[in-house]
Amino acid sequence: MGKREDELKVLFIKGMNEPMSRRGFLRRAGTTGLVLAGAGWLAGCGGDEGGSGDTEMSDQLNIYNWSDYIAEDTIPNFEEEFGVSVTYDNYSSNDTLLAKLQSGAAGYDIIVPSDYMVTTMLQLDLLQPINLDNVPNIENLYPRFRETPFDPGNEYSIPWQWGTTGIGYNMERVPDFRPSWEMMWDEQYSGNITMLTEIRDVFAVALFRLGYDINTTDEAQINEAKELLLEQKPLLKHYTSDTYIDELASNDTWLAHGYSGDVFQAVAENESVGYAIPEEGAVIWVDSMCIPKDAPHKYTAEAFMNYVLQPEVGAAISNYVWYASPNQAAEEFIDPEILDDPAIYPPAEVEARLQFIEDLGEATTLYNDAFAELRAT
Ligand code: N2P
Repeated sequence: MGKREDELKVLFIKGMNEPMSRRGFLRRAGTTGLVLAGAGWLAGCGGDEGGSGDTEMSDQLNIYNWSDYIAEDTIPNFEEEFGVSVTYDNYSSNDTLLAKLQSGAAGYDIIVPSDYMVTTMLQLDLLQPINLDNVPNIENLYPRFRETPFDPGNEYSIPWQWGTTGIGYNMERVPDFRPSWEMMWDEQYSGNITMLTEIRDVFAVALFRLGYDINTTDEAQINEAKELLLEQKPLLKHYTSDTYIDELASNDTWLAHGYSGDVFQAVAENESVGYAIPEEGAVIWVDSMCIPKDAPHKYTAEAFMNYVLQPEVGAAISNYVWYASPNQAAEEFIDPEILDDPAIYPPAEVEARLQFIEDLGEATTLYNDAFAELRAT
């Protein structure tokens, strides 16, 4: 979203223009009690200025993450503590991330795909293993995030944040709101409804409504979902994954298909906004830090991962973006308001109706083609 991203950009550009010298890094590392993990860190100390081998700290790190997904001080503090200049770019769907990576030469050191997209990327051989010796804070994760179904043992992925995809709604403008996906087809609210841009997320809404499996590979069911989405299209203000926070906050959008924390960021600005997990079911996801195969600064990427896994750093992110943290050690620093919110940390009875999107291999084409038709119509 506009404002905060601009502010962040200013900070990052500032960071890029004023990279700290390696001596500065060493001095700070000494005074901030940086834990030197493994021989690689020491090798880094003696390394050449700007060295980017995989056992040396580089002076540059390129991160590609979701929009509105980091605390204001996460990057500046890392830059200052480690003497690294960070370029931080944003995307707002896994589809965009994948396309960028497949176009080659993106130059990113860290990307943050969702669960099913980690599987897709592994199948496409786009990721490289993480050296966990350089990430000792991995111990801070809850056990379930050390053993995710898409990457048990965190060989290629380290969870960043997790949440759900539901409905952000305006209680005043939609007085008859019910926690049902049907609301997203309610003609009374035509022109004030938005849907996300991610292909599988959009189809999941229609499939939930139809009572089908959101991971179906049945062409007839996917077609039915497409027809339902075609019916909905004239009611939409637009498809968006990054402007609905502002639009909910300013009463311009009244019903938004959106990610939990994004909606809570709007709630923080406008108390008429609420978030609901529909009764038909909703998507649960976990986004994880990964290192692309061609990353130029792998070792520094691992240093950043270890930094994010520090309890205070992880907690500050959740406290700012209102998403749930995979970091158990961070719990004591997370606002109780967030920890105790059943819409952020869903209790078992809500979790029972949540489903992960799964990688579908070849059948993904069915969704891609149906979506292309939807967007073109
Ligand atoms: C942050 C979006 C969160 C991620 N704006 C959805 N997986």
